[in-house]
Amino acid sequence: MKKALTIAGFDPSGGAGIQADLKVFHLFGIYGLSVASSLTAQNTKGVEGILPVSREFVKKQLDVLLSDIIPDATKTGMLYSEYNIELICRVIRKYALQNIVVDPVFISSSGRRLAERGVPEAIRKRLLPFCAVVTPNIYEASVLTGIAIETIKDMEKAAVRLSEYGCRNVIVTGGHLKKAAVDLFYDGEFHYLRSRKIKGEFHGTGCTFSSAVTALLAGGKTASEAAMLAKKFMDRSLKKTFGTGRGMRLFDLKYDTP
Ligand code: PXL
Repeated sequence: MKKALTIAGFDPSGGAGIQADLKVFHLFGIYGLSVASSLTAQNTKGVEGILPVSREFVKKQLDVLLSDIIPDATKTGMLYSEYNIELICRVIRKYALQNIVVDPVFISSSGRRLAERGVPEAIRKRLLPFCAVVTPNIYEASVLTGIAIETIKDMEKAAVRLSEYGCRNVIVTGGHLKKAAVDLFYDGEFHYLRSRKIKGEFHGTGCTFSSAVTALLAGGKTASEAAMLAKKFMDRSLKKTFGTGRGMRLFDLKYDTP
């Protein structure tokens, strides 16, 4: 059984964070492991509270888990603090973790801060050199690189900059672009993954996409195969959503996956 670990925030609504990641891992036939960096109080309308897990206890969760089980791939989501980033870098070295996927999380779709101020710089300087794939949306790519992104050319510039920070494979997701929803995969060359833009507000899109990439890497796919298959999975998922709360729509994740 292949295993994937997510280090992320706890989302009671089940659409983002640890909950989303575990569901996607399961769907792809991967055994899910999880370490909580923070708890959130949220629903489909937004995040109303954050309780960071103490640094000692994040460390304890990681050490206890990893001294027993080594995942085939690891995803980071909402890490919240610079301290957690330093800790995770130490842990990656100590346990020789492979297939690190970094989903840089700074704010929620409802606009709430999900990270301390120094987190983007710490991700850029410390974590990206360890990562196999980074999966920012255009806003996150812009925060990490300082490049304003409105067009596909801007995405290309940001992707090159992100790879210069040390991450071998970059996927800038383009769901927030004005026209078509083009994702850009960069591994030294540009690959464009296009689809029709689907209207609406969805909770957990970024988490769902990057956990699919992580599951696919854990299952032995290459980064470029994972990027393509995860994009297909998202296109199907975006056509299968439901509204239940008063806010964003949720994914009805139950298909055959590749
Ligand atoms: O999609 C960003 C995100 C990640 N992780 C957690 C979240 C959110 C957005 O709300 O709550 C825990």
